[in-house]
Amino acid sequence: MKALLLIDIQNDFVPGGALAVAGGDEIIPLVNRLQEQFGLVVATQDWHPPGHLSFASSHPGHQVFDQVELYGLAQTLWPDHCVQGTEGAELHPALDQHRIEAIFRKGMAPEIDSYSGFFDNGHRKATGLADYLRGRGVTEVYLAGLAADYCVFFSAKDARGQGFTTYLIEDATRAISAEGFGRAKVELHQLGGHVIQSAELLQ
Ligand code: VGL
Ligand code: ZN
Repeated sequence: MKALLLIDIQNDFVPGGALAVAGGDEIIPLVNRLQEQFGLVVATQDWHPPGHLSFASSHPGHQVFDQVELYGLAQTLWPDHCVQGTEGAELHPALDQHRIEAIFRKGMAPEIDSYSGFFDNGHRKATGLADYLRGRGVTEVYLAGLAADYCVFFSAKDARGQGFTTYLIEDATRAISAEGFGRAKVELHQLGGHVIQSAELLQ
C-alpha cells in the first residue's frame, strides 16, 4: 500500500506568505493530479504557537536566517510563520483537500523546531504519523510539498528511518535553497531513498 504525504502546503510557504518558497504555488495543480494516483493521502501542517523559538523575533539581536543553538540543536531562525489559527497557517485554498484523510500538525512545542512530519528535530517526540501509516498498511511513502530542502527532506529521511520505501517527487516540490536541496538529494540517496519525477506516476 502506498501513501502520498503532502508536506506543509500552506499559505505562508507560497509567494506572498511569511516564509515564501519561490514557485511554491506552482506545485499545487500537479499535487492535485497526483492525489488521484493514491489510495491514501495525508497532509502535514506547520503549526507554531506565537513566540516560537524558531522565530528570529524571539531572539533579540538576531536576524532572520541567523544560526543559533537551541537546547543543544542547531537552529536556523525564521520569520514568524504558520502561527496557529492565522491565515498563513491554513492549507493553501487551491489544494484539493477532499481526499486528505488526516492532517498531522507539528511545531507546537515552543522550544524545539519540527521540520519532519514524523518527529521533532531532536527526535524526542513522535507525531504519530509513522504508526498511523503502518496501521493503514502503508509500506511505500511518496512525498510532495514545501520546502524541498527542509520539511520535505526531513520527512523523507524519517520515512526511510521508519522503514518505508521512500520516494521524493522532485517536481512536486520547491526548495528554499537549490544548493541545500542538492545536498539533501545526495543524503537521501545514501539512505536508500529515491528521487523521482511526477511523470513516472502519471502515465
Ligand atoms: C519549514 C522552515 C521552518 C518547511 C517549516 O515547511 O519547510 N521550513 N518551518
Ligand atoms: Zn516552521
